Formats: sequence, C-alpha cells, structure tokens
Amino acid sequence: MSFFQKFKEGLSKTRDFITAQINRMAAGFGVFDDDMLDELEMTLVQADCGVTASMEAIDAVREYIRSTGDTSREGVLQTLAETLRAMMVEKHLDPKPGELTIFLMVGVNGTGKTTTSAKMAQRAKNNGLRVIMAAADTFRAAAVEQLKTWGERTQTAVIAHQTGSDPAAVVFDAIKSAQARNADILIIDTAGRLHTKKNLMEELAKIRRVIGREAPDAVLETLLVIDATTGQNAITQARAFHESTPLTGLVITKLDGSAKGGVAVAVARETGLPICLAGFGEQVDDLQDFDADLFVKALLPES
Ligand SMILES: Nc1nc2c(ncn2[C@@H]2O[C@H](COP(=O)(O)OP(=O)(O)OP(=O)(O)O)[C@@H](O)[C@H]2O)c(=O)[nH]1
Ligand SMILES: [Mg+2]
Repeated sequence: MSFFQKFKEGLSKTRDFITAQINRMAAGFGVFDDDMLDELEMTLVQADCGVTASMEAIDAVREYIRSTGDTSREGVLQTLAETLRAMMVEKHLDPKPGELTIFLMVGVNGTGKTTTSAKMAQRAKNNGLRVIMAAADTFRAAAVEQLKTWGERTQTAVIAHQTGSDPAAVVFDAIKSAQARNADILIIDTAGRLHTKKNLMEELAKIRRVIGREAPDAVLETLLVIDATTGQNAITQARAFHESTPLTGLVITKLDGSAKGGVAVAVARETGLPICLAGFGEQVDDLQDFDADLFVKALLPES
C-alpha cells in the first residue's frame, strides 16, 4: 500500500464526515456563500481540527473569495487545504549511524508509546542501525514483559529492571549499555502518565537529567505520543508535557479508523511542534513518516 493510501484509508472516517457535510451544504449551488462558510467552519471543528485552526482556515477562505471572487467548491477546498497544510510542520527523524540518538517516548496512558517504540526499533533495524530499548515503564505491572516481548519479536535488546524500580536508574543502565555496545539508537519507553500529575511529570524531568549527564553528546528526541482518537484534550496534553519536558516532536497514533483525525492539525497549530511519525495500526510495520501534504490531501474531499 502506498504512503498516500495509508493516510487516505486511515483518515477515511474523518474525510467521509467532512465530505458529507460539504456535499450537503453545496448541494444545488456548487458555490459557497457566507452561511455555508460558517457551516464549513463548524464542520472543521467537529472533525477536531480545533477552534483556532478552523477559524483561521475559514478566514483565509473568505479572504480568497474577497480577492478573487471565486466561490467555487474547487477554489474553496484548495485554499482550505493550503491553509491547513501551512499550520503543520513535519519533521523526519533521521538518526545517523555512528552517533547515539535517544528517543524518549512520553505521553498519557494507552496512547501507543510501547507499540511505537517497537515499530521504531524495527524500522531502525531495517535501516541497518543498532538499537537498544529501555523499559522505563516500571509502573504498570505487565509493562516490562510487554516491551520484552516486542524486543524478542524485533530482535532488539531490552534493558529492564524490576517493576517498581526507579525508571531513571533503568535509563542510566540503558545509556551505559548503549555506549558499551556502540548502539546508534536508544529508545526509552516510559510509563503512561496524566499530564496533571505533578510528581509523575517530575519523574520525566529526572530521566532527562540523567540523559543530559550521562549522554551529553547524544541527539535527544523527546516525542509525545498522541492518540488520534483523543480529541481536543490532546492540545492540553501537549502543552502540559511540553512545559515539564521540552518536546522535540509529536507522534500521532491510531490514525487508522479515527473519525477525529483533524486533531493533528489542532495540536500542530496550537503548539507549533513538528509531527514526526504517524501510526496506522497495531502491527510492527504500521508506522510512517508524517507527511503533511498527504495528510491534508487525505483529510479533505477531492475537489
Ligand atoms: N489501531 C491502532 N492501535 C494502536 C496503534 N498504536 C497502538 N495501538 C494499540 O493501542 C493499545 C495501547 O498501546 P501501547 O503501545 O501499549 O500504549 P502505551 O502508550 O504504551 O500504554 P501505557 O504504557 O499503558 O501508557 C494497544 O492495544 C496497541 O495495540 C495504532 O497506530 N493503531
Ligand atoms: Mg506502554
């Protein structure tokens, strides 16, 4: 399946919703008037693009209509696509062999941190890189076993301590191990935590201090894993995590079958953070570099 097909299939529910609304609005006219633009704005909000992004996008459409007089469906959709696209920054992770890149995977419970860690390990292996994973979720009872199982499946070494131990100590050991084995990549899987729990957020800051001290030359990517089915709470999550653990990028998971795919636009617009990866399923190869052009193309109806 091509890149675009994955985005298209993943965003089909969201696109179907937007398409149905637009078809209903434009039925009989084929052109957009002011009321329809208001409705279109509501449709974007309902598709979880966020209030600010939706408002700005429709403002741009109004400006386009004012300056060109073009109220056609084509012109409106084209302007909409360009405006939404411009709100998103994509960043492709490109770890180099021979230097250590550390991926610190963070996020609230159940967003897909562990699965994404495994997917990333598999991808790095496919690219001939040396990978180690760290089981820094010492909180949830089965978490260490879950990562070890992924380690076996992807043939990746997993550094783990017992459940209940200090995650920063696991990270310390994992860095030592990565350095001793000349690993190119260390993926740190952390426990799901609510962004409102101050002590849990402090734990992440401690992990970061260990990384800064023990691997000062490593490239550190702190990636917030966001579940695309979450809705607007994702914005709050992103802001809270970014405040306590400066993030370098976002991963949007569960884009397969989410009717709330627009949330990627909302989070990108509200945080300015780049989106690095997109998760499209539970299998180890269901991971793609995020592509903002394809994303927007897949989100909106074909004009
Ligand atoms: N459909 C779909 N399911 C996913 C995707 N990524 C993860 N999942 C599923 O989401 C569930 C949670 O995934 P985990 O990787 O365990 O999530 P986590 O963030 O590590 O969870 P905690 O460690 O408990 O916070 C599992 O059932 C995964 O198979 C995805 O891209 N698409
Ligand atoms: Mg996990």
